[in-house]
Amino acid sequence: PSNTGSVHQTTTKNAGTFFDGGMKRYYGIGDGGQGEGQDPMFVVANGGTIQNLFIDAPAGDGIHCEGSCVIRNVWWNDVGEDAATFRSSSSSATYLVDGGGAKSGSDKVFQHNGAGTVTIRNFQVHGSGKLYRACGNCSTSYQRHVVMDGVTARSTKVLAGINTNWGDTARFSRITVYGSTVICEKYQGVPKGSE
Ligand code: DGU
Ligand code: CA
Ligand code: CA
Ligand code: CA
Repeated sequence: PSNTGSVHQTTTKNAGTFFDGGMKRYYGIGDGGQGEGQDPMFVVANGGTIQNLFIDAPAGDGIHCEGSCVIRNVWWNDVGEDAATFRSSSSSATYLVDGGGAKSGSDKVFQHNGAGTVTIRNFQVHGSGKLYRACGNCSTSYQRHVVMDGVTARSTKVLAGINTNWGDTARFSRITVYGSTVICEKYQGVPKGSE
């Protein structure tokens, strides 16, 4: 899809519980690199939805979901430090990424630092490192789950990285990969401060 205009956004936008981007292209936070601690482009509240937009470079730390959320029809043209971070402390949190796609995530696309289940459905990823990573060194060693359904990957190294010692799980259906993509990489998580 193509955008309907550009928004140069230099401070984090509070998307609250509903934000529709009108298929505009938003960019302007951070330096486009892999430095940790950049500001997010958007913060979505618990129970919130963000939909219908493009995110372009520099894209900072992408979208933060503070709790359960829906990210629908969002297209990252050039992922920043990562594309979105899922941050709830509730084990019943659900985060849904439905439609859309991500390009050029030199490292990670979706970063799961909180608890709960991330579902990535009907999504495309191109030229990226990992589509999903359950945090391997966050100070709270939550159990994290990911469900991928209807994902197409091109030139992408790994779909999911999970920490089997913390009981993480990953489920896959309707997956198409072009190139040598590893479907699931299993790690041992080590909480920060205990390495
Ligand atoms: O050093 O703790 O990369 O949220 C690594 C960090 C890391 C997180 C993650 C993120 O796991 O900062 O972007
Ligand atoms: Ca990171
Ligand atoms: Ca990040
Ligand atoms: Ca990164």
